[in-house]
Amino acid sequence: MNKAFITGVTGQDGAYLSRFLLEKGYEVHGMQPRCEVDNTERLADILSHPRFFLHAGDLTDGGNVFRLLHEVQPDEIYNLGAQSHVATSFQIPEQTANVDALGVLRLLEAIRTLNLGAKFYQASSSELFGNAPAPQHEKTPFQPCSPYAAAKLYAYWMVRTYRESYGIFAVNGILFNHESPLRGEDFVTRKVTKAVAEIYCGLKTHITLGNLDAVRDWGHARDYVEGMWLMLQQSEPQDYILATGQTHSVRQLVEIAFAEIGREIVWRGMGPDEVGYERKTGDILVKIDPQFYRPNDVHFLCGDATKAYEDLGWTPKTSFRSLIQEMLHSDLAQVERSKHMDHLKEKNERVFRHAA
Ligand code: NAP
Ligand code: F7E
Repeated sequence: MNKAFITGVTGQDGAYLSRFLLEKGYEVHGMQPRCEVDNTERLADILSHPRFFLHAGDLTDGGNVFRLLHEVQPDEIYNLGAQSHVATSFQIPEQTANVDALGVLRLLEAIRTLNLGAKFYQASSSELFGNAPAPQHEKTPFQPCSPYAAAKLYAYWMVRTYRESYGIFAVNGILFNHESPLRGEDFVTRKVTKAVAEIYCGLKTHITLGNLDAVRDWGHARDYVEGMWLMLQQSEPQDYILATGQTHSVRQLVEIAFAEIGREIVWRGMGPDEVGYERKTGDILVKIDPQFYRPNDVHFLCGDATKAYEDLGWTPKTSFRSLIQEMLHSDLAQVERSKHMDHLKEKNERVFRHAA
């Protein structure tokens, strides 16, 4: 039986990859960072799976990384753990470097010194390209423009260095943005679908955003974890881009999500004074808050995944519209559930007050 070790198992990709590998018959071991609130929400349905194990750990603790890898002796290691929020990396650049750059070095050093022979997948990112000309492919020169991207660039080169110097099977999956109903709520796709669901249910009047003109190549996380696995099944370690080749701006994302609940958005004004209002009612549904602007932003990302298609047979299966529909419907169901719970709580409190 194949044994996989996943860092970042409690995150979006960790949750999809764990399910994917369990279905393939793997024994899955995940590194769970300590957290004051429960961080296993995304893993709820597999926590009691007989082949799924969680281990307390942290990528900033070298001793812990060595001990865990020594104990588990995995065949495949997927390093998905990271401080993954680009805007936040401007606020905590040192912590971002410790986890996203040095964390990778700790894993590679453990593989080398423990003589593990495990295959290693590194979650590299399209952020490495910064504002390099599109479409970006494996040979496009990198131009990182955030502390997050610079940390990931160090990790990228460490993977190549350990592969070329020590013959370790280590690969970089350079993945463009991928989303899902499990996406963190402070990434723009999920922020939009959650707010649209709340506006639909009358819990909110509008959403506040930053740069509406940023363009991204957005795919579905479920499709991308298959690509990660395929990279480790090759006979030679190589780096691959995973992307859809389709682009949308944040503005189009907003229009598509609101159209799903029957609201047509029209734009008025410029820069921080721009608003998005509903054509029919004139209600303002989108406002700008410069607090969501970044000190430096990546304007246009569009990936060319030809190499992944040719070598791995990988193609994305989910269109942007169906991704947004899936996320929105999941958020609508979630908002309805929490409204129902609030209603029950209120009713119980009324009964309790009456009885007292
Ligand atoms: P995510 O949802 O933010 O998950 C990140 C995971 O890293 C979480 O499980 C988090 O744990 C864990 N983590 C944070 N600090 C850690 C530490 N010090 N030690 C160990 N684990 C730590 O990110 P994702 O979207 O699943 O992305 C997975 C990976 O792919 C990340 O490396 C990200 O940078 C990279 N990536 C993502 C995309 C994308 O579009 N999603 C694209 C390219 C690359 P807690 O939350 O429990 O603290
Ligand atoms: O921003 C703009 C923002 O935070 C996308 C991570 O998974 O993908 C992700 O990084 C764009 C940016 O993702 C808001 O300025 C406007 O231009 O959803 P995001 P990201 O920065 O592209 C890459 C590939 C990774 O590797 C990362 O780990 O949307 N934007 N208004 C906003 N962004 C956010 N978060 N919030 C806003 O209100």
